[in-house]
Amino acid sequence: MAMLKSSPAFLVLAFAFFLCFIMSTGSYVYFQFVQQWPPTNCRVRSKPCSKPRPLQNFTIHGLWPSNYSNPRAPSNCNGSRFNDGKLSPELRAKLKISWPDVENGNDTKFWEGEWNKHGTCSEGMLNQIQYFERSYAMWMSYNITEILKNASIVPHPTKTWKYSDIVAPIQTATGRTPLLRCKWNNNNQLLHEVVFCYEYKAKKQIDCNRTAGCWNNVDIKFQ
Ligand SMILES: *[C@@H]1O[C@H](CO)[C@@H](O)[C@H](O)[C@H]1NC(C)=O
Ligand SMILES: *[C@@H]1O[C@H](CO)[C@@H](O)[C@H](O)[C@H]1NC(C)=O
Ligand SMILES: *[C@@H]1O[C@H](CO)[C@@H](O)[C@H](O)[C@H]1NC(C)=O
Ligand SMILES: *[C@@H]1O[C@H](CO)[C@@H](O)[C@H](O)[C@H]1NC(C)=O
Ligand SMILES: *[C@@H]1O[C@H](CO)[C@@H](O)[C@H](O)[C@H]1NC(C)=O
Ligand SMILES: *[C@@H]1O[C@H](CO)[C@@H](O)[C@H](O)[C@H]1NC(C)=O
Ligand SMILES: CC(=O)N[C@H]1CO[C@H](CO)[C@@H](O)[C@@H]1O
Repeated sequence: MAMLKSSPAFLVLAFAFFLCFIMSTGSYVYFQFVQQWPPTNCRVRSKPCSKPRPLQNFTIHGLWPSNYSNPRAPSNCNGSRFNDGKLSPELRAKLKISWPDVENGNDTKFWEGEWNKHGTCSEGMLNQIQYFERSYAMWMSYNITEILKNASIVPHPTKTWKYSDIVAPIQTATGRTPLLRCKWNNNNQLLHEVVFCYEYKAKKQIDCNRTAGCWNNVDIKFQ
C-alpha cells in the first residue's frame, strides 16, 4: 500500500478523480444575474412573441454560476432535475411577474430550462427553492427601468446612447459595474440584457468584468 501511494500511477489516478470531482460538481467562481428587456427579445425573433410585453419591466433571464475564464461555463451539471412541485403558489406568482417566458409563453418550461442548465451547477450553494427565491430578491433589489428613466434613458424609436451613458446611472444606483449585452437588428445595436454579478454565495453584488457584451464603438438603441 505504501508503495502504491507514492507511485506516480496512484498520483495520476488521484488527480484524475479530483478533476472528475471538480467537473461533476460544476465548480464556479461567481454568479451572473441576467435581466432582459422583453421588447428586444420579441424584435429580433423570427416568430412573433406569444405574449408581447409593455415597455415596463426588465425581466429575469437567469442566475448563472460562472467562471471568469469561460463565462458560459459551467452548465448542465449533474444535480437534481427541476421539480415544479417545489415551487409554492406564492413563489410561482412572484416568478410569473419577474421571470416570464416572454417568447413562448410557457413560464414553467423556461424556469425548468434555466434550473437544469444553470441552477444545477450551484446546487451546493442554492437549492431549487433558494435559487428562485434569491433570483426574485435580486430582481426586486433594483428597478433598472426606473434607474434609466431617472437618467432620461427611456424607450425611443431613434435616439441612441453610448455604452457608458447606460452603464453610468446603473453603476451609481447599485455601486457596482454591470455588464450590458446587445442584439443586432437591421444594423441597429439594441440594448437587450443588463447583467449584475454576485460573489460565490450570491449574496454580495460585485463588479462585472467587461467581457463580450455590446460593441463599444457603436451607439445603442433602447426601444
Ligand atoms: C474555470 O475554467 C477554466 C477553463 O475551462 C478551468 O481551467 C478552471 O478550473 C475553472 N475554474 C473553476 C473554479 O472551475
Ligand atoms: C412590472 O412589475 C410590477 C411590480 O412588481 C408589477 O406590478 C407589474 O405588473 C409588472 N408589469 C408587467 C407588465 O408585468
Ligand atoms: C409547459 O412546460 C411544462 C414543463 O416543461 C410542461 O410540463 C407543460 O406541459 C407545458 N405546458 C404547455 C401548455 O405546453
Ligand atoms: C419599475 O419602474 C417602472 C418605471 O417607474 C415601473 O413602471 C415599474 O412598475 C417598476 N417595476 C417594478 C418591478 O417595481
Ligand atoms: C427616481 O426618481 C424618483 C423621483 O425623483 C425617486 O423618487 C426615485 O427614488 C428614483 N429612483 C431611482 C431608482 O433612482
Ligand atoms: C474578473 O474580475 C475579478 C474581480 O475583479 C478578477 O479577480 C478576475 O481576475 C477578473 N478576470 C478576468 C478574466 O478579467
Ligand atoms: C443527482 C443526479 O442527477 N445524479 C446523477 C449523476 O450522474 C450519475 C451518472 O450518470 C447518475 O447515476 C446520477 O443519478
